[in-house]
Amino acid sequence: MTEEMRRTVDPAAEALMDKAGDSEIGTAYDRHVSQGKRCTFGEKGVCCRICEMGPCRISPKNPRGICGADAATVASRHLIRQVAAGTAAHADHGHDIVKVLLMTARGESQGYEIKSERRLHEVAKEWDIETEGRTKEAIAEELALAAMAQFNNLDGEIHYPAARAPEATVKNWRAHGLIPVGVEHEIVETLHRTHEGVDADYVNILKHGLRTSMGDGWAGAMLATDIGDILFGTPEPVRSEVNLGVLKQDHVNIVVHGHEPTLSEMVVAASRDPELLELAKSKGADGILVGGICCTANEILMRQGAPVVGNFLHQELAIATGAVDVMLVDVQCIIPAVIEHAGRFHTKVITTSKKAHIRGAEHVQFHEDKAFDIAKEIVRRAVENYPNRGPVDIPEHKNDLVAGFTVANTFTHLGGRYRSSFRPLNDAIISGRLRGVAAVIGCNTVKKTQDDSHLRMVKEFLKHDVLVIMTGCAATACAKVGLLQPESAREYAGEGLQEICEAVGIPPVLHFGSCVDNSRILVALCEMIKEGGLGEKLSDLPIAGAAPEAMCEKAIAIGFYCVTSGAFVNYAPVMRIEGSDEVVKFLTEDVEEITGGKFSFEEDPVKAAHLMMEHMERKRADLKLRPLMYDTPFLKQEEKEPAAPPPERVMVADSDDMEAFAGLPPSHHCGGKQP
Ligand code: MSK
Repeated sequence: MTEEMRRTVDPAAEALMDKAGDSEIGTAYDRHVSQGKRCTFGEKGVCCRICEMGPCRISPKNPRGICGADAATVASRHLIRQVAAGTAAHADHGHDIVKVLLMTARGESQGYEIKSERRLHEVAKEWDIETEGRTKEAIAEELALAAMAQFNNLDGEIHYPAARAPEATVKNWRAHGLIPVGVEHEIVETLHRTHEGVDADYVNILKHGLRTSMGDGWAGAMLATDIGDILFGTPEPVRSEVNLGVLKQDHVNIVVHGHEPTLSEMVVAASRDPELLELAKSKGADGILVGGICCTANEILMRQGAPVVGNFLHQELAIATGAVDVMLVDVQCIIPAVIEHAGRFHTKVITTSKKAHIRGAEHVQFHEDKAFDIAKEIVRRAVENYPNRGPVDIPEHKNDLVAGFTVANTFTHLGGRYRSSFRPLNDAIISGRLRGVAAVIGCNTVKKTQDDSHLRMVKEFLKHDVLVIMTGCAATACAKVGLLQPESAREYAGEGLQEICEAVGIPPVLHFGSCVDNSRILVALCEMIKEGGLGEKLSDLPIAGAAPEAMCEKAIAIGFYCVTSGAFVNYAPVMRIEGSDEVVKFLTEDVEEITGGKFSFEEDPVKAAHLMMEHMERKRADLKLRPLMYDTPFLKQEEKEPAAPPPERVMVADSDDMEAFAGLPPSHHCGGKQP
């Protein structure tokens, strides 16, 4: 980021940025500036920190580390360690939800129930679990035990790929050995392979990264979604509100932040407890509001219609309103800086997971067998803290949204009220009314103007008749400007997409949930193939994915499993791989031979959208689909010219090796072709 770069396009964030920045710790954007220019070796993925003889820095002048590892080996090893970390995060999340199902089935949890017996039966059938004449608890126990085994299987393959994906895709995965044995096994093997002196072949290393990531999308995340739906209810389209303006001056405000729905669901229930509402009244509050940040927000939005306070870069800003009585955190995406901001206001930060403590926070350890009692205790602390507020500064900005779309209900809408079928979606694509489908997902990052890339990319898709599916903080970004309302189709969508949206009353941008709910997108793609007319493999579909403001290792893992599943994925900012042309070429070209999918690393969101639409058009041509009903050419001639190179990178140290990098070409964009 340059000093001049705009930090956010969100007026609510803008309103609080200076106030939050006016602290010793500043905001994430301030700290990004004070970090200065990053080490080029680290940025390009060629600083090897794996053994104790190093660190080694690989450059054209010094092309081998002490052990002889070259740039491709170093960059690929570090990259798949990131894939493993991202996969571990989603897998651990999935594991914890499966554990709650098992405890609930055995009557050992508190406050939980099997809310969707229908979904339990559907999933149990897919696992060949007998449902006839059995109690829901017996079915749930058997399902939970089978699901639990996915994590530590040591032979065979994880269940969902063969159970859900098209046969031709499964055949290809098997031919290339890309289906994990078990989730944890592949993560362990990643750490082993990338240990000093083990795997040195970057192709073999990266293929293992593809395999490991499948344990995220097709196991950990997919189980988190399925079991979450069984326990907490399958989402249905729901209206709610989004942005910092949802906080209420006259209410106790509890902000839940992180990822797992297990505690936040209980907190929502506890906030409706008559005794606690009475206590809130006695403290002068009109009620208790539970709103979320990051994916915990998306979990309780999808199933409870709870308001969304913001996305990743809103966490410090929410505290700066002075209106947050408790920020309750579980795991993932919680920046430790929140505690410094909380110290300037009355906000209590409460950590709840043994895996995620923050020094200075209050810790209330979450236990599934006392979940409701713990949730009540946390709500009580928030209520007790309400009278301690100082001046409150809540921006007025908020917007309406519709969320709660799933594989089952979205295309019921497309098919008419009583028809659950992907036929209408496939027909819309086949007839040329829709160009294709884009999944736009992921985070915010201080390396980009908050929300800007999401909005520019999504608007470009809508204009060109591409239906957009979103999850995570990306969905929140678009919700903030009203793109998740059905009415937005009239303003932003091309004629074909508009016709679909108006006919069935859906927004042109469908909110599919949290980051683990990207698995819903995988299942939707399987259903499209099953419905017929769009090819045999997932890679035949005119679809593409993007993470335009990617920030964390989970985003890398998601990108990897989408590419393994046959998708074209634009990932920005570029991963730390540019120190190795071989690794870049593998991910942007060669991998397509293996999976049918590949990455591009275009930074400009509109150009990235064009690359994705070019991909959709290639797939449409391969499928011999009709020309688009409303021709909206998206690539102007001048856009085909190579982009101007970014300014030369500034080195952080006076080193010959680092200077050797200064002459290297800039970021690889546009399908890996070097400028
Ligand atoms: S919360 S992983 S910042 S999307 Fe899922 Fe948002 Fe990215 Fe965290």
